[in-house]
Order: sequence, then C-alpha cells, then structure tokens
Amino acid sequence: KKLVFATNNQHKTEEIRSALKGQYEVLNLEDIGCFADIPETSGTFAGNATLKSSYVVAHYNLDCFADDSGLEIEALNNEPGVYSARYSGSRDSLENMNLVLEKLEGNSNRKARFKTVISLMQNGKNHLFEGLVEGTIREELSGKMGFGYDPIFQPNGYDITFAEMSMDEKNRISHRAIALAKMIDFLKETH
Ligand code: ITT
Repeated sequence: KKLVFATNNQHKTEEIRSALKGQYEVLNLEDIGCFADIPETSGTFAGNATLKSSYVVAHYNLDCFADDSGLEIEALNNEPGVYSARYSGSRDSLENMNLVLEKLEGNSNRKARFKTVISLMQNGKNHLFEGLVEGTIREELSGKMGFGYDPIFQPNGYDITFAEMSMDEKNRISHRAIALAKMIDFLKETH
C-alpha cells in the first residue's frame, strides 16, 4: 500500500518511513515530482498541515497526508511554534537553536513541548491527528541524531535529548509518531 506524504523535509520522510516499514510505502513530494514551495501562511499547525495536503489534492489529484510541527516553549509564549522552521530568519538549525538558548538565558522555566498535526486528505475530506510530547530545553546542545531542535530537547522521563536517541527510540515516543499512530489506527478502521 502506498501513502503520499506532502513534505520537503527529508528527516521527516525518514522518520515516517521507518515507523511505517513493512506496512506502507511512503512517497514524498520529490517522489511525485512536486518541487513547489507550498505556502504555509495559516498561523496554526492544523491550518498549515491542511494547506500542504490540499495542495497535493488540487495539483496531483492524489490522497495524501502532511505534517506541520514545531516546538512550543512556555517561557517564550509558545514560540517558536509554527515559526519553528525559520525562527532565526534562516532554516539553519544551529542558528535557530542558538536563538532559543539566547532567549532562555537565565530563565529557570525550561518547559517545552513538540507538537505535530497531521492532515490526511481522503476522498475530499480532511482528517486531523495531533501528537504532543512534553519536555524541557537543555542549557546546551547534546547529540547528533535527528534534526531541527532535537539536540536541545529532552523529553520528560529521560535524561537524554532526542538527538541522543536512535530513530527507533525517538519513534517510540515522539510527537510525530503519536500523531502518525492515530492516523494509522484511523486508516485501519476505515479500510
Ligand atoms: P515540510 O513543511 O516540507 O514538511 P518543514 O521542515 O518546513 O518541512 P514544518 O513547516 O512543519 O516543516 O516546520 C517544522 C520545524 O519544526 C522543523 O523544520 C524543525 O525545525 C522543527 N521540528 C519539527 N519536528 C521536529 C522534530 O521531531 N525534531 C526537531 N525539530 C523538529
């Protein structure tokens, strides 16, 4: 079975492929020949995920799903939120993490959470699935795996960051894995 995943982010594709190994073949935007920079102008995760999935339905007439995700930091009024990919003005993860660490300097409230909303477009209908993981922002970067803000995010109940986990370990607890599991349950119920 094939699923189209409307993303340009290779790391997201790898995580989703690994989580669905043996169950679904996952095609991303590149695989369907889409090289557009789909506008993400909605201001909410659900809205942006829906913009991405709807784009593929409109231009390729394929059912598909999209993930919009980001990091919400309590002491920063839930920033970077939907602006996570370009918080510092660039897509450079190091610059984005450094900006977060700078803004949190001297702040003892390090509470944060990762959020994913998946929009699944199926037969013209939009189905939304959310995943959340609570944690804290470290004082310094640690670990080399994963992507984005993984080196500064420590999930609650662990003493390592997402970037110190293997993909399998991260996929057992991550925001993306939680949202994805909900979508897979839905697909199993409805097929
Ligand atoms: P697509 O829109 O093409 O899917 P993107 O990278 O632009 O790719 P988003 O708009 O959803 O994706 O932005 C999400 C950003 O949030 C992402 O670039 C990372 O900086 C951060 N992020 C999301 N999930 C993450 C994760 O699991 N680990 C670390 N950072 C993550």
